[in-house]
Amino acid sequence: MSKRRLTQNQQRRIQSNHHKRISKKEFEWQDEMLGEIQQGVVVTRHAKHADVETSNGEVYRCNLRRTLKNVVVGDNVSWRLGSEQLQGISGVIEAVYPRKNELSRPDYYDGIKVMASNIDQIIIVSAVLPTLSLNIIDRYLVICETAKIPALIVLNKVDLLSEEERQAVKKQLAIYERIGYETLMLSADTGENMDQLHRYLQKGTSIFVGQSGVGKSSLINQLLPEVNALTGAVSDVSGLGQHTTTASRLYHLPLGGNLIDSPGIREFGLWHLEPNQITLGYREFQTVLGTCKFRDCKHGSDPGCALREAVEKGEIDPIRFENYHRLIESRQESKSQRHFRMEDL
Ligand SMILES: Nc1nc2c(ncn2[C@@H]2O[C@H](COP(=O)(O)OP(=O)(O)OP(=O)(O)O)[C@@H](O)[C@H]2O)c(=O)[nH]1
Ligand SMILES: [Mg+2]
Ligand SMILES: [Zn+2]
Repeated sequence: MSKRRLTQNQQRRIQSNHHKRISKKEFEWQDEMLGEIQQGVVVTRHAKHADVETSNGEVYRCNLRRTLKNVVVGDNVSWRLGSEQLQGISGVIEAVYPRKNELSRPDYYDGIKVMASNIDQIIIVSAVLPTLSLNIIDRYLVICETAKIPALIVLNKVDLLSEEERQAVKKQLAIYERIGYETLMLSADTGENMDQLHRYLQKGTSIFVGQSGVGKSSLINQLLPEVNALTGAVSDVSGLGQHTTTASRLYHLPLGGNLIDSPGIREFGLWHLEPNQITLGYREFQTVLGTCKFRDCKHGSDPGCALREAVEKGEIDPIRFENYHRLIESRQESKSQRHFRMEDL
């Protein structure tokens, strides 16, 4: 950073900003107080600010121009450095470059919330504690298929399993292997199979997603011990855990590749998707879809349903088929719940 000399005019403006700070909490950078446009990547998004990393690895906390609606981790941005740090803020983000893709989830009050952008791989982290939920894995897979981002399924905390239980979860993971997803059994505690995880991370940008308490940050700490990310015990009675990580954060891995840690989400809804998008989110359904007897087949008890026949023939896993119907139903429920909440406002 070049330490430019401030003109008297600039100094006066800074002074007046200092005063404004007392009366008005937010300050605006004056144009002449800002340096040239630079490129950067958002490595953390906070409520009002974002941390931007430059190509030489320096990180600056920035304000966002008011016109910028959403800026998320992974965004390529243009920004300007201020002539001095004010209230801990070093610069301002001027614009966000077009995104290659985005990972979104519905939000009760904001509609759709973008969580991260420019992702090459979504790593769905589940764990045997609280419980291994195939329903949640399926939800995330629908998101991956809809956003057309490759997925890797990992099961953490396998150190807690007996040999018998291991065989049982292997069978569950095999459901996904059969339809072309790769899976890994891991332990952030013992380091089991971490070398394999490393191999998946060396290229592009990956993101850990999954419920609170499954061990996303613990896996980050295994991969990058110097990071020392905050982790939290799964303590409350529901076994769901508190949200320990509060903001998504992008890390660089020593062998190449980036990895984003994200906060757990209590209920990852899918009501922002149309039912047919959910159907398409089940990749093994795709070869069969369109061969049902009726065009508007709901794939329930409809006569001549090709999906159901495929389940009966053992070509489609019954658990996936059941989860599919549960997803469609819960989507309807949360949609009506949402209308209720919106009217409540
Ligand atoms: N036995 C065992 N416990 C683990 C393992 N990985 C994580 N844990 C524990 O699980 C708890 C939750 O871990 P976190 O890493 O904070 O979970 P998280 O997914 O980052 O949670 P959020 O930040 O809330 O989304 C902690 O008490 C960890 O010590 C593991 O491989 N084995
Ligand atoms: Mg965490
Ligand atoms: Zn059908």
